[in-house]
Amino acid sequence: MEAHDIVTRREFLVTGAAGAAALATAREAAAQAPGQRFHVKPVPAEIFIDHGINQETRLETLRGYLTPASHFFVRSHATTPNLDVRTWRLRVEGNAIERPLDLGFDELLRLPSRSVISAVECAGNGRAFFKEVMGKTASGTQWRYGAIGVAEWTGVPLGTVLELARVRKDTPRDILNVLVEGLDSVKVNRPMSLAKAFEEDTLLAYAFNGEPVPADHGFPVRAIVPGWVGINNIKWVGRIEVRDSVIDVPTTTKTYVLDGPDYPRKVVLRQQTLKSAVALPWGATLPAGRLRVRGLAWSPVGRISRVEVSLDRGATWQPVELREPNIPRAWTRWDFAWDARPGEHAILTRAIDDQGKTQPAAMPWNAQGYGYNVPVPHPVKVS
Ligand SMILES: Nc1nc2c(c(=O)[nH]1)N[C@H]1C(S)=C(S)[C@@H](COP(=O)(O)O)O[C@H]1N2
Ligand SMILES: [Mo]
Repeated sequence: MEAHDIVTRREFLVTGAAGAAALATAREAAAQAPGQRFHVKPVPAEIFIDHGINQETRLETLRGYLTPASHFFVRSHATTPNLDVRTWRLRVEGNAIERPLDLGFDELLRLPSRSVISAVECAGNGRAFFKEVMGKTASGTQWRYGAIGVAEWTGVPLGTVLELARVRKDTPRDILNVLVEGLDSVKVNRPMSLAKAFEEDTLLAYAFNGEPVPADHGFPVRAIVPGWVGINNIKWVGRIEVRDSVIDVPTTTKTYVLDGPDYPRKVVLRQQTLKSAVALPWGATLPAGRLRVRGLAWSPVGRISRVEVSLDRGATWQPVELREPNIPRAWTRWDFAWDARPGEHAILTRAIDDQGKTQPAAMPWNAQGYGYNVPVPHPVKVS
């Protein structure tokens, strides 16, 4: 698809008179349905577990490798804003910038583009297991493992925009000094390092699976920061600030930090953790007999090299079959044959990535429930 088509199609859908009327109608309909008042897209209960403004994907409803917009989890701090590509601007500024920029959408589209298949995953994905498995509740949305989606993102590498804006040569590369800010009412923002900003797969994305980025997922432009916590993937981007020093904001000083009795000092989150999940409802009921159990595994750094399953609460582990594609920092589908006997079962899985990392047997609790990745006993009833 040509970038030009994206703009015209989106203008027709969102900013054309007919489109605006249709959207208003959709918003009214959504306002009447409980749990849907924050979003533009429908969030039906067959596809999403309702956490109000946050919507968790039922992983068992996914079919292909990429997550379609209709199934992509939503994590928003405020209602989806109604933005228009004709008035959208991107400012790039800060004391480490030699040439501040103020770009329009067309100017962004004219820059060289790149497509990346990557997961976006909430830092709190798996938070419910602190309570359900570890027995210690952590605060925040009680996701199991459905706060993740994988899409093909197309856009301009963030580094290309920063080169245009000329980042001063002596700017530190490993501190959190590149702030990306959203145009939602609460202006959600979070910094990354200059090194991460200049990675070739770090994007300012204007397309999602070959279509304009859906309104709820950051239209017209969102950041894609593969491997880092979901919060760095800022939606509805409007401003970027680069400084010669750390940029402290609430999303690095208060939230998105590991804290609690096991953390004498707060640890500011950057990278996600390695995980695997069974693509069945939590507490699924299945018929006895030979079944194929499907699931997913994902790593923030590489490909998945192995996934193992245990049906005896972790005493023994067997490898499962991995399916292509197996893309680094996206995910891998896996499955195994199971001769299911009547009774209550627990399916545990653990992933190993190409860096040799594996899911830990235990981990410390943190108050805000980030990064849970100890193998969970997925309950299944066979009758
Ligand atoms: N502007 C803005 N960007 C944001 C957020 C937000 O609330 N506002 N939420 C963040 C969080 S916490 C996550 S996990 C991801 C969720 O992206 P999604 O809703 O497209 O799945 O977006 C991130 N980017
Ligand atoms: Mo998140």
